[in-house]
Amino acid sequence: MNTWLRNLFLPSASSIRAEGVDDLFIFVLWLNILFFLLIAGLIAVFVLQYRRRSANQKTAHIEHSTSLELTWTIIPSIICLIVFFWGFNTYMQAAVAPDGAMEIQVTAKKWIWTFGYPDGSVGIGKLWVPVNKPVRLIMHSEDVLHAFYVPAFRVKADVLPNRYTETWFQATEVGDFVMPCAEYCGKGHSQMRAYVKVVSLQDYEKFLEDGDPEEKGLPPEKLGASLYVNLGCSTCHSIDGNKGQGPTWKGGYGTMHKMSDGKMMMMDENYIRTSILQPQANIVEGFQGIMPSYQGQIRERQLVALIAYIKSLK
Ligand SMILES: [Cu+2]
Repeated sequence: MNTWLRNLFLPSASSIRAEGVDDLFIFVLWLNILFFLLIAGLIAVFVLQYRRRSANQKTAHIEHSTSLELTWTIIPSIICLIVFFWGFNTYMQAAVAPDGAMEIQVTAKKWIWTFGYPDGSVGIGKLWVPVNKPVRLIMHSEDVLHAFYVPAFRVKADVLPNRYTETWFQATEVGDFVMPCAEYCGKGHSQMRAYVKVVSLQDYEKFLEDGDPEEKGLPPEKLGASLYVNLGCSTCHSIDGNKGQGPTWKGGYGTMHKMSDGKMMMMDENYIRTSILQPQANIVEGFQGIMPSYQGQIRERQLVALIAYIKSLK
């Protein structure tokens, strides 16, 4: 029955803690169903049983019933205690990562997720992890409150500025799992999505050595188009000419643009490169300097690909 309920409306349970969380959730759900039926049923019965049968009917005067009051105090208290201790135990398992867990730094900023791996490499938009290994995440935000959330792992934790928070998970299946930001963090919040990419240990080691295999062998323009989404550029820059939080990419290359300090600049390769690595250097008139820097977080090949993609948007 529980498996059936789980499959009906919960996402796949793809981490070792997921089923424990589901069990408690389904227990509480059953409690709600049972008490709903009990209370609604009693209301119906009492309405019929104790309805006013004649105009001057008087009911018996009852002050209280000690046994009834004890019953409806003790039974709910016991149920509350069961749910509390069960939940506390599940929470403690979620709060403390097992010894020897691999550590990954997670940085949130409007509106991208950045991941720092144990070997010092950094990735954006995709969190690569090996399957069946505990992974501890040490997280912080560079601006406002965000929340790390992987529904399939039943993991959710706030990500705060000025302090670290942590959580951990151990994925049990290979695959891509969506990771939306779960804390309203401004205009681009609904697009602040990343993926957890669970792969075999060999594939994970290969990723650390040679980077994302999905980026390999792609012509720069195509790679740029996928980075446009994966690196979070799409949150602020449109490719259809519409004004977003940042200037549109469409038709921008090769034309002159007015900066906020009044000077005119040609949007060429160097202009784009500077804008990605040091976004505050030149702010286009009419926009705010809110773009995060991608310095140290993006490889040369990715930069070249983004430039090629922008050039293709005539
Ligand atoms: Cu967010």
